Amino acid sequence: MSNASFIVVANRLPVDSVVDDEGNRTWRRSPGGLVTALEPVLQANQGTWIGWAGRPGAAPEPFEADGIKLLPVELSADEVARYYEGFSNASLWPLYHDAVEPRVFKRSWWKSYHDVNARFAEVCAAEAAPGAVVWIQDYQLQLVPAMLRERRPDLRIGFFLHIPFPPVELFMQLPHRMEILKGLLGADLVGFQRPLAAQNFLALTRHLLGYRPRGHYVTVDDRLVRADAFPISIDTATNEDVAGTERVRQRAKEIRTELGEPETVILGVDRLDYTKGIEQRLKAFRELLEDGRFEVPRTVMVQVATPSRERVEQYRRLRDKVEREVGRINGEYGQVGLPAVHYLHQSFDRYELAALYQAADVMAVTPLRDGMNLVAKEYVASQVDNRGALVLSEFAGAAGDLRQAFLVNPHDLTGLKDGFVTAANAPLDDKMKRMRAMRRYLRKHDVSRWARSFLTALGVPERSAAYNPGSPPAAD
Ligand code: GDG
Repeated sequence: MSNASFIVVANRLPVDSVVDDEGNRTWRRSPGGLVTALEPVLQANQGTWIGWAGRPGAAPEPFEADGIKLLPVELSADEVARYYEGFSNASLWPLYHDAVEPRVFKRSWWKSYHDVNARFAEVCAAEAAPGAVVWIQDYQLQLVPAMLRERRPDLRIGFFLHIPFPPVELFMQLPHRMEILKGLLGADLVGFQRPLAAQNFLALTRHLLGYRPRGHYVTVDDRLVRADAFPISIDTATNEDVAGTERVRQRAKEIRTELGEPETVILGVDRLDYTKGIEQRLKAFRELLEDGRFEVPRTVMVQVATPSRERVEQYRRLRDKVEREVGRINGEYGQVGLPAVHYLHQSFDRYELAALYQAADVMAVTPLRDGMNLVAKEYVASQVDNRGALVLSEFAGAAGDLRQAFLVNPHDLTGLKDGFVTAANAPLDDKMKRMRAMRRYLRKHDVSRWARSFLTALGVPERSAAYNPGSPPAAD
């Protein structure tokens, strides 16, 4: 048995495999708030991160990166197709996002999901020191809490769901719903992005299992399980620092020049995912051009659509639909050298992303459903001169935190169009007031605070080494 007293279990390790100039395979840390927030806790506790290394086939040997042990779990090509692309991303993902796209169920996918979850639990059980704290992440691993408790009842187990948790009627459609619910109840603490998701979960324990939840707690075999909301956030200080660099400011100016010095730049940045409302946003923009309320080249749109889940059928179809719509808008409203929509199916480094955020007058975050949406928070943190306007869907978890945004219902096209026009035409002092308030909020409620509050609720004592020493708790 190893002596890891703090373990993170996630579908993916926080690294990508890259080939260097000499043809050697090495690891590059993948950026992200989660690893930034958890790194100090992992480092202070001889922590281990367990996850898939991103390539099918035999798992690489465990290795260390920045003082953290990374423990790869093997997935075969077949498991990637069934556990990951199948059950996780074609069954659970659409169902948990209000079935905005039809979900697909296949029995062979479930078996693979079950087997892979058992493997993660097995690897974790062998790695954890007696009484260790284990934090399991997200919808791909919902069976792990119970599987781990069965093997190691001495552990403190937390689970956090990054995506929405559906209402009872929707969850009930899920084959193996009982196993999934019982899987989650293996944790001591089940965390969600929003209070409503925690309520959905507790209501489900009553509906499916006849339990009697009280407040945030439900008793399972003489054990108390707590379900509560822990809205995730970003590394605000780093986002602000990057946005404040001369390099980013310069690049933001260049981008506006390259776009033809428009009066208004509307920006969207999303993984190319049907939950993000990209189609609705494009349609609203097209109609605004049609109505003459927006005009090219005074107003242009930039849409970054990061490639995502390209082997899953629904994602391929979405790409076709989005690209057809972009083509249609540019065909009708573009001019030579001046497209109406600048569409980028690519990923960018954090500096280019920050420059795009800074170059945008209006940020369009219009998901039909989203657990949180970190893009909205990153945009706010990047507005170092407080001048931008955030148009934000009420159906993003972030709407509960960024209350001064221009809130819209993306299912209501008329309302969405009005939201864009209002944000684009808002007086500068109104925009600045809103932006200042949101930036203040994010400085206090950053991702370290999120990790701290979850771990405190899990019973990790605030003054112990297992506590994030990275930044002092913000005063309320
Ligand atoms: C899930 C939940 C929840 C995007 N393009 C580029 C790039 N990104 C980065 C963004 C942001 C992240 O990816 C996307 O995070 P979101 O929160 O917006 O969305 P999901 O990927 O769906 O995440 C979501 C989240 O988990 C955390 O709990 O908020 O609701 O669905 O950080 O910046 N980063 C770079 N280049 C890109 O081109 N560097």
